[in-house]
Amino acid sequence: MRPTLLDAAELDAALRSLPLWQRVTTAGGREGVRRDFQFEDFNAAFGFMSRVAMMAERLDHHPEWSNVYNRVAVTLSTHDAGGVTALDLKLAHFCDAATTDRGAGKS
Ligand code: H2B
Repeated sequence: MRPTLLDAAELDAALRSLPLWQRVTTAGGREGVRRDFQFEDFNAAFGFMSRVAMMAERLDHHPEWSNVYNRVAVTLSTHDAGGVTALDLKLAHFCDAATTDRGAGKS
């Protein structure tokens, strides 16, 4: 089932519970939400990415991200819908929770 795009008011309301995420335009020109994470070291960053990757597979919903040593930049956007949907918010909340296991994210 195709997820429904959030309108501007819905996205504003949703981002109140995701204060470290900001609206961005993706490389593909879609609206997305982004958070830059910083960890103690590469091991902590990669552990975070592993946890998020497993959830992304379960949801069949995948991040656009990059990693340099202890930093991970995560952008979430729903390709099929052309912008931000509830699936992106779900994965964003999971990302926030996934920082706390070990080597917690700082930014
Ligand atoms: N991830 C994201 N971020 N957006 C999508 O629209 C998307 C996805 N679609 N992962 C899924 C895979 C789709 O391509 C498959 C066929 O279900």
